[in-house]
Amino acid sequence: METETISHKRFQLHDMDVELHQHTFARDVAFGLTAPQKWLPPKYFYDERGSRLYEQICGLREYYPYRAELEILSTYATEIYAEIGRLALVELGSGNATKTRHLLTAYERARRPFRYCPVDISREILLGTADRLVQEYSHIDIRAMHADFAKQPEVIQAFQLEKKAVAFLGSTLGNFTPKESAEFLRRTAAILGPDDAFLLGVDLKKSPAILVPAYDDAQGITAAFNLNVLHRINYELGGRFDPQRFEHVALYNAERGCIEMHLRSRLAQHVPVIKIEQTMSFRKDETIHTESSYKYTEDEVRDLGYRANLVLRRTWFDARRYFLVALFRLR
Ligand code: AVJ
Repeated sequence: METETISHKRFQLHDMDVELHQHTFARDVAFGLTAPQKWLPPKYFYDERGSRLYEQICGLREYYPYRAELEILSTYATEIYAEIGRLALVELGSGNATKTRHLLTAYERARRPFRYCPVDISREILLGTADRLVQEYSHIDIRAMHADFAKQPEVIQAFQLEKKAVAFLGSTLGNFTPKESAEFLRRTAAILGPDDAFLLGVDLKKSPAILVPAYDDAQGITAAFNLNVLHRINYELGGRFDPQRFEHVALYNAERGCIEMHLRSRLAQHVPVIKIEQTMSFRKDETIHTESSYKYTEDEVRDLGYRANLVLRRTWFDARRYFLVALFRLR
């Protein structure tokens, strides 16, 4: 794996396997768009434009998961800090760290130096966030990492932390299939020490009448976010997609317990993607499955952890019980 450590003026950056990105994106597009059910991994939503659109989604009235988790972190920051405050905080998928700020503020109030290690797939967002945090918090020591951690939570071992709390918030786990989630939790547990903690934010099962609008908002921001992956294929891989020829679809798959997002071809069409030397063909109404967002119950979360050698120690909910922040330790 390519590793590069850059000392910025005010924080250290680990740059992991960035060289590989263009190649993996090309391979995933070639593979996914020729499968019987076409699909693309949701991580490709998050280029700079996609990350901004996601931030906009978080401000939408319909998109409750963000606000529910924010409510939990702001209400219970002191309690959560009491559980993990002695540990360096590693955050997988930190994004703009708005929610994490509530925790960081609890660290700051203790007036002791603390280490925050954000890991994110979007380099721009990561650097911007780290820059802002060093200015805002005087006791913070930031080690940032640009990495795709999903298939490899072990990347965080590059931080060489003795004791740590690993936070995986924002229902990012929801993007993994239950099988991938089990694997991810098992591998994360494998790199935890006996005093370490694992903090997990998951969206809970609820009525589709609440779930579906969260992924199909009236303003069409989620539609733009979904369609952004086609723009990205266009400018990174020489695609010739006309995003207007695709329609955003969000549905709740009750059997799998997840929201599914698709892009549905409005007509039969052939779309060349120059850099992979292939033309992708679409039937009218054929879809590209772009995201699954799994929803869990508290019991399912406990079981998922248990099978990964983790024991559920604390749970925090928002007032409506839409979302759960769970604290695990090694079993
Ligand atoms: C980033 C995985 C939390 O599943 O809710 C928001 C992203 N997708 N709207 C989610 C998302 C469409 C999202 N997570």
